Amino acid sequence: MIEERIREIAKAPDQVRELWQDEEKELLERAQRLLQGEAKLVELPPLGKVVFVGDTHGDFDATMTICRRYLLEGYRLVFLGDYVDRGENSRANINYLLCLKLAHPGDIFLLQGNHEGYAVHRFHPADFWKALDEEMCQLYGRALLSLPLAFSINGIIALHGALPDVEALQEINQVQLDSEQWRQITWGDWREREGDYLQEDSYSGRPQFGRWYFERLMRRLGKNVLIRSHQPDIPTVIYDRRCLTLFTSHAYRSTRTVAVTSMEREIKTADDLHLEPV
Ligand SMILES: [Mn+2]
Repeated sequence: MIEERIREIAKAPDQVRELWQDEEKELLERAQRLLQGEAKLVELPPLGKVVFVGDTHGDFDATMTICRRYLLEGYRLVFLGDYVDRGENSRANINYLLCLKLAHPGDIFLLQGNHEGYAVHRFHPADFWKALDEEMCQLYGRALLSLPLAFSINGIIALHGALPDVEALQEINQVQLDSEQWRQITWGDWREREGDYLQEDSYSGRPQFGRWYFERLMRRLGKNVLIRSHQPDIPTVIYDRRCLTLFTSHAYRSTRTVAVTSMEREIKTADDLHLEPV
């Protein structure tokens, strides 16, 4: 029965608000089982059209608009994390995304942001998490910690925050929850200046990195462009147009932006992607 509900919601997203709590629990368990079978580093061959989506943060309307516009047109969708907190419709947003993942597992990829890591690394404010009872908090916590950490295609690596200090791309599959490398991926910020590791931000505690670290890690991983979100206070493109930061939520900005590209071309800089408002 839940399969049918999931298929219905994938087609008519507003129905997600009518899920009973028992159905919601089953949705979370099914999503967790599916996600645990996926690698932490999702690697796809360089084919077809892809859309990258920044933080949606409870902006259910953004998610619906993107799915209507791109999914039916044969694009694969990569969401860069932070689906909950801040915006008003966190629960509808994450439940709809999990239904979509279950209905279209090969076309939708939901990466993990710091807001999905609440169960291992608490933060404030966390309005979505605080509104849940203990049992639902644990169920969402486990399901959302099962999300993959990075996405690799063509010359692109996509993840939520900063690059993890690994020796090779494949090592991302071994990154442990709440480890230093997990914190770099989900919490890391970039600063537009020379330097390697620039210490934690004294206010937010986020690890910060400079251009030398970016160039060293991108060379090591064999990638040209990083697509990420997470950090509202940085220009959209930095580091010779090789680091692109997207935001796709009205919880942050009046303009919601996605990056669109066709994989048949070589991706060398952010100029090889189209930024589109949604
Ligand atoms: Mn974030």
